[in-house]
Amino acid sequence: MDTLERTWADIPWPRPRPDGRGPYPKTEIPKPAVLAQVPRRFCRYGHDPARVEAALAALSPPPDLVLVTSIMTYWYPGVDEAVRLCRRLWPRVPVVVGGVYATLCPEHARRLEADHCICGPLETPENWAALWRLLGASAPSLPDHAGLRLAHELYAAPDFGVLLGSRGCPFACAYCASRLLSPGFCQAPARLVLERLRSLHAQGVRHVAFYDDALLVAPETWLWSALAWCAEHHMTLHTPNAVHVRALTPDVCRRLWRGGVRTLRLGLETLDFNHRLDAKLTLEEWEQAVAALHAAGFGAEHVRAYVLFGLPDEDDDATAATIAEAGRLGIPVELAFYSPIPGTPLFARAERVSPWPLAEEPLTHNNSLWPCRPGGFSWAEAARWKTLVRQVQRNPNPQ
Ligand code: B12
Ligand code: SF4
Repeated sequence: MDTLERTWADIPWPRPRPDGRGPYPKTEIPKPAVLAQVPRRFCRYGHDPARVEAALAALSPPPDLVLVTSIMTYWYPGVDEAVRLCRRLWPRVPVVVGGVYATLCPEHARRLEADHCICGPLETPENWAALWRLLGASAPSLPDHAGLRLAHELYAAPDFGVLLGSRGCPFACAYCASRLLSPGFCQAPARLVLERLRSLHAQGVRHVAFYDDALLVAPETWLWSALAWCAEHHMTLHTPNAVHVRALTPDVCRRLWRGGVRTLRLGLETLDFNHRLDAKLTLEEWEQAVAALHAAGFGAEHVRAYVLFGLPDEDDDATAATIAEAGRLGIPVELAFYSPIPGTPLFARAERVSPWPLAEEPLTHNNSLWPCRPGGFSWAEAARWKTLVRQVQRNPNPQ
């Protein structure tokens, strides 16, 4: 998935957008049997496997240990394929699987051909020690704030950067895995974030995305310093992972705007306040936040509110009303299709309403199946909702 032409200079690759985002080349591959009836294509994203194999085979000397990461639970076939590939190339080298999927579906991940599956953050003392035992060595001490140092310097000339100034989230929404992945909320010191920003800037990076789950919680720790630095250095910032709407006071919105935030995603989820599955927003907080955003300079081209779609027991009228009401206030909506996540409070209900074997087969967590919506995904329904959302996007704030 490495987008950098410099690494794979001889391979044609779709041009990224000016802010560094995708697209990725994709190849249609046969659907796994469990998805045979789904009226959608199944694709592999990224390089051709033969090219990846050739690039890995050229590594000299071969690795002492292979660490395979994972992200979405329903992307595990890619992990499986990577593990098999490494096994084939280096039969005597231990292969370890970890990351989001391995942490959320450990029993399933242990059935892959990897030698070991390590759940949770790599930098816990137990995991760190376990990893070094595999090398027959004692673990060196971890650097401070190890889980908050993304090694972007390994890219020679990145088009964009990612920043993580915190792990975890103090909230506990029923549909979210944040607590399972990072129990507790911890933040980096401002010094570390500024160091990251300086080194990204020195690499020529001008677009940075935040991956924090709770970016606006305790912003005085590092975010204010980071935004002030970004304003001085003309950076453009993006929050693809939504921010907490209730934190958007006039002061916060002004700082975000001045700091260069130009893609702002809001965790709205629904405006049906009687049936929320979380306690992170009230109607008053929503209305105040919208006013503060507009006053600071944010327009419909910068802001979108994520609205959850496809939750168990969802009320379509409430979703349509949320889309319309957000539009009335000048905030376009993006539907966030629900992915059921094992271990979250909502998973048991998801299992009850879904026709899919959610507990046994992570492929069925795929949000594009609409696994908990009666009838599941259909192109006609998708078109209907897309039209509704587009109408509001094209014509926000009709009043
Ligand atoms: C960034 C992000 C995205 C980005 C993806 C960008 C990208 N290309 O990677 C965007 C915004 C596009 C995105 C979209 C979605 N996302 Co998302 N996303 C995340 C997020 C916030 C951060 C992931 C990350 O990179 N973290 C930083 C790295 C450093 O952490 P890490 O990978 O966990 O690594 C640590 C450990 O896992 C471990 N580790 C990792 N690898 C390895 C390997 C070994 C060997 C070892 C030992 C340890 C180890 O050590 C690391 C350091 O501590 C997570 C939430 C979270 N807090 O993790 C959700 C998360 C992964 N997303 C989730 C969801 C629900 C979605 C969406 C479905 C949302 C929606 N409804 O639309 C979409 C789906 C997109 C799709 N196409 O299918 C869920 C998972 C769903 C699932 N079934 O798996 C998560 C967990 C959110 C949540 N809190 O519930 N997402
Ligand atoms: S506020 Fe966001 S990150 Fe925190 S628990 Fe809720 S959905 Fe997850």
